[in-house]
Amino acid sequence: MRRPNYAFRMWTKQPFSNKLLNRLRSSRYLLVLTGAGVSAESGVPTFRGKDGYWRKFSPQELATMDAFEKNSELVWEWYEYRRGLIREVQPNPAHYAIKDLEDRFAEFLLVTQNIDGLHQRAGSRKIAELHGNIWRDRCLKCGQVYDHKEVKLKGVPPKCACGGLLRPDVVWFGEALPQETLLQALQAAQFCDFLLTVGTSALVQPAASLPLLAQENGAFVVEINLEPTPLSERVNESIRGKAGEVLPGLVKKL
Ligand code: BV8
Ligand code: ZN
Repeated sequence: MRRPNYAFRMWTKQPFSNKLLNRLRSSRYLLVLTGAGVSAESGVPTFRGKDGYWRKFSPQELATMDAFEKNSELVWEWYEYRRGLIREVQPNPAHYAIKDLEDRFAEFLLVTQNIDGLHQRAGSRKIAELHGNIWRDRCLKCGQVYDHKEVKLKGVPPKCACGGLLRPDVVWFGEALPQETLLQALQAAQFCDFLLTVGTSALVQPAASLPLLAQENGAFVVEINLEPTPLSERVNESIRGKAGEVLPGLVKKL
C-alpha cells in the first residue's frame, strides 16, 4: 500500500506523538467533533457504511423533506427502526472518553453530527447537536416539539395536538442547520486551540468545514478515524483506529 506522506499513525503501533500530547496537555479550549463512527462500536450502523442501508434505501435518499413528502410512512418507519436499534444499545468507551475530556478542559465543546443521543447518555453536557436529535419530534404546522417517547404512535405518521403532521426533529439534506447551534460550533472552531475530529467521513457540510476553520485559526487538529477522509492529508495528525480504543488511550496519556 502506498505510504501516505502525511502525519499518519497506525494507532496500534505507535503511541501518540509528543507534539500531539504537548499541544493537548497545554490546550485551554478543546473542541471535539464527532460523527457516526463514534457510535459504531455501540452497534449503531454508520451513515455510509454497508450496514447503513435499510430495506433497499440509503440514508441519503431517506433523510430529505422530499422523501418525507413523497412517502412519510416510509420515512417514519425508517426512524422507528433506528429508534428501536438505538434504544437497545449502550454508549461505548469512546462516548465515555469524550465525557472525561469535557471534565478535564476548562473550555470545551462537543459538536456532534449524531442524532442518537448516546453522548448525553454517557454524561456529556457541553454538546451542540448540529443535526438534531432522533428522540424529538416536531410539528410541521405549529412547530411544537415533542419528546418522542411521549408520542403515542397511533399509526405513522403521528399527528400533533393541532392536527399537523409530526416529523423527526432532525436536519435533513438541503435543510438549514439550527442557527444557534451552528453559530456556537463556528465560534468554538474559531477560538479553540485543539480540535479532535472523531469517526466522521468529513463529507457532510457545513460540519466538515469546522476542522479546517479551526486550523486556520491556529488550532492543532487531529483526526481519529477508521479510514482516510478528505481531511486526513490536511489535519496536523491523522490516527487510523477505532474511536473506542484510541480515545481512552489518549485520555490515559493526559
Ligand atoms: C445545508 C440527520 C444549506 C438526519 C444528517 C447538494 C445538494 C444539496 C445539499 C448539498 C449539496 N452539496 C452539499 C450539500 C450540502 C449537504 C451535504 O453536505 N451533502 C453532502 C453529502 C455532499 N448538506 C446539507 O444539506 C446540510 N444543510 O447545507 O443546508 C441551507 C442553508 C440555508 C437554507 C437552506 C439550506 C444538512 C446536512 C445534515 C444532513 N443530516 N443527519 C439523520 O441522521 O437521519 S447527515 C448524516 O451524515 C448524519 O448526521 C451523519 O452523522 C452525517 C455525517 O456522516 P458521518 O457521521 O461522517 O458518518 P459516515 O457513515 O459518513 O462516516 C462514518 C465514519 O466513521 C467513516 O469514515 C468510518 O470509516 C468511520 N468509522 C466507522 N467505525 C469507526 C469509525 N471511526 C472510528 N472508530 C470506529 N469504530
Ligand atoms: Zn402542531
